[in-house]
Amino acid sequence: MPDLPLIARARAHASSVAFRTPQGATTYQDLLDRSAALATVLLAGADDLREARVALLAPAGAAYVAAQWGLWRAGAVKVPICLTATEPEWEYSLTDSGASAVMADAASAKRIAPLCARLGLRLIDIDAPAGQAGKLPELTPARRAMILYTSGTTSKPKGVVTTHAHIAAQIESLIKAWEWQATDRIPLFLPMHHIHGIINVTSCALWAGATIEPFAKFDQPAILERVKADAYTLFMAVPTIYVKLIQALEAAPAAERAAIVGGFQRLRLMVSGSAALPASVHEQWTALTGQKLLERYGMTEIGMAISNPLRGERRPGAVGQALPGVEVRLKAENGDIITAEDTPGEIQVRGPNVFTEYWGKPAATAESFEAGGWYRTGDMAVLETGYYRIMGRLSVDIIKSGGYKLSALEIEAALLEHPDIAECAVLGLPDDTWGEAVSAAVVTKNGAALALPALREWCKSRLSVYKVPQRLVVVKELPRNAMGKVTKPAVRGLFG
Ligand code: MCA
Ligand code: AMP
Repeated sequence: MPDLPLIARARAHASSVAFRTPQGATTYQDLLDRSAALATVLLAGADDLREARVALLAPAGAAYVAAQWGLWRAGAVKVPICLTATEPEWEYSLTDSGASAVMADAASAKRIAPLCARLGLRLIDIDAPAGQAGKLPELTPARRAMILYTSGTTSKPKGVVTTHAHIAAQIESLIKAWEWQATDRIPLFLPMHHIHGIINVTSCALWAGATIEPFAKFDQPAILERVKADAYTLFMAVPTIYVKLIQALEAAPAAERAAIVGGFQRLRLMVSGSAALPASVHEQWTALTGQKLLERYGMTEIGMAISNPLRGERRPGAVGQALPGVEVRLKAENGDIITAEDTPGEIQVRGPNVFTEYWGKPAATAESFEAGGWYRTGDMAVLETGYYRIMGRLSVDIIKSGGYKLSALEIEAALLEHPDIAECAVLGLPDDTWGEAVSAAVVTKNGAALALPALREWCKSRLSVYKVPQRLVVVKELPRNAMGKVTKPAVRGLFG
């Protein structure tokens, strides 16, 4: 039986450097050895974990990947969880996925230990010595590999299930489109509980035999030092990061700015995605650095689907064309498949990259697919002179802040637990830095006063910080339609 695809690829690059940090280098062979040892620890004498769910809580880096490969090689399903999530959010992912164990770096293990004890979950410190590797199970690519929690049109996140075959298809499409090479070097500063960090940066790099420099977070000064030193060939980020980089470049003294710009100019490719890149930011970046950002479109359920070309026109404000192996169509509200240009419709996607199911939610899974296996993204687009342009989302309850997808309903449910809040409506308002800013209109009980700083503090024990409202308006009543339902477009107007 052959190895899992990523493991087979790693064997082909055994002596190459997979991760480089100021502390030293980790080779692909190191990752193979460490993951086999961790798999053996996880198996604890069993022959195969048979898709048991194992959560992974660790910062980006070699230890994260060794743990990811380790749990895969033991036959488990990876459930990545967010480093900055609150305990109730962790508990939801762990219980919804039915996780039986958590793998965490030493620091995170300390933080999640009380929850693991309460839920009766095994906790494995991925930084601890692991001993000798034993016999590992034989696995096929059709096995489930990952459950990624994504927020959406329901108040609780849904677990997106992908197999090893889906993951391989998502990676291979990008390797081909963006011509990943073993000589590539890329910084990794995105969170490791989402596709952008897991697939587009880490898994593509490791498939290609390239080198990753991991950062625990978006450490702008440290990353810019390395850009100046020509440490990278590739750079992948969300639009908010490009906005922050533009601000940093504009504020830098001339010589410093020239040194950073020189570094960016010499990269072979810079990619933006996870949220709309305003054409103005695209153009500003080109004016500052000479680099034309490549914007692409994707989603947790499908990986990447549409991309501007590596070679050819990279059009500001557009996401390009279907990626290799991915089928894309637009469907009109009346059910027609759109064949003409300039006619908006919902993006629907089909291909070996598309997920299997929402974990434990057959009805939600069935609703999200059309006959023939077309996945309904809920995003609207139009085809203009051969390129797709995203026009927005069908649901007002989905917010994109700094590349994170958030559910207005989840945030509303949390706000309603506040002792002074009687009613609330949450929506995303346009924001130059974050794309959209989480904004809450609330009616307080008995006219109680409520200020944003206090509300943010209160929210932080319940919600990840990026879900916490950035704007607040206290009103006497919320606008409602004849049925009594809050009309979100009218709520927009309350913010002035
Ligand atoms: C941080 N803060 C945020 C966000 N991030 N608030 C709203 N939205 C956010 N996204 C808060 C901080 O907690 C802090 O709050 C304050 O803003 C300032 O933090 P700062 O240090 O400036 O921010 P940062 O730590 O540099 O983070 C910004 C970031 C980060 C690097 C853009 O948000 C990020 O990594 N985003 C990427 C998310 C991502 O990978 N999405 C891909 C999903 P306070 O001052 O109160 O402490 S996958 C996907 O979408 C699909 C598949 C796709 O197409 O890729
Ligand atoms: P997520 O569920 O976090 O994977 O987010 C996927 C969503 O991000 C998509 O459904 C889009 O709404 C949005 N998105 C991703 N890339 C782009 C892009 N280039 N332009 C506009 N929206 C995007």
